[in-house]
Amino acid sequence: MAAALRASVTHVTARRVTSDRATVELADTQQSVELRLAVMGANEAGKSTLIGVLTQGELDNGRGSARLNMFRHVHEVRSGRTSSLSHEILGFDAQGNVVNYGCSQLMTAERIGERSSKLVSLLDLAGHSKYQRTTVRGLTGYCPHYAALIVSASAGITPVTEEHTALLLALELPFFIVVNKCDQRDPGRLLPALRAGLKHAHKVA
Ligand SMILES: Nc1nc2c(ncn2[C@@H]2O[C@H](COP(=O)(O)OP(=O)(O)OP(=O)(O)O)[C@@H](O)[C@H]2O)c(=O)[nH]1
Ligand SMILES: [Mg+2]
Repeated sequence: MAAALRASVTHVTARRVTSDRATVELADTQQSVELRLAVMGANEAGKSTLIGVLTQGELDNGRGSARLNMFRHVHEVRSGRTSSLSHEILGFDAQGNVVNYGCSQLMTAERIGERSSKLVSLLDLAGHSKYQRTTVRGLTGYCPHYAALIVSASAGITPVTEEHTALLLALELPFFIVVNKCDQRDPGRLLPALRAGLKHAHKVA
């Protein structure tokens, strides 16, 4: 069973009862640690696509194929815009390998949970300002440990990026920035603006 779970077994005590039987006390070192990560940033920055690619292990086709699993409503599929809260899990085994893919079986959330020693739950938030309330509800209700602020290299820092940065600072939620769509534009060009934006936002907050 331990081999199937890629877990290590540690004997705490062992006592032979009869010549062919023994009782063994085992330490449970495989309790999965869950980390909740809110994925934020402007609309079209590629949040849902990034979550889809990370959890399914297949690249996007540039027209939104990877994000389909993230949508819950038909209008989201039609518009390509996230309007509701959804999440996907990314599981890691004890060696740090992703368990979501590379297996012939269909990986349900339950199966990912069973095979993982660490789970990262990725919460897909809405970037469009029309759905800002939903994003705030997700951030406050879901109690994420960290946030990833996605910035598109082609669109750069937008008013929504600034709004989301302000929200993260107000909630004192630790976050990191991911520059996406690097195939469209050199991400290096964004770094001075990001540094300046963060310094300014920090002073205001
Ligand atoms: N070229 C390129 N296109 C990308 C990349 N990531 C995402 N896209 C495309 O960008 C579009 C928008 O991606 P989404 O994942 O829907 O963006 P989002 O941030 O979730 O948008 P909202 O849900 O409206 O907040 C889709 O057509 C994706 O195929 C990337 O790294 N490079
Ligand atoms: Mg989305």
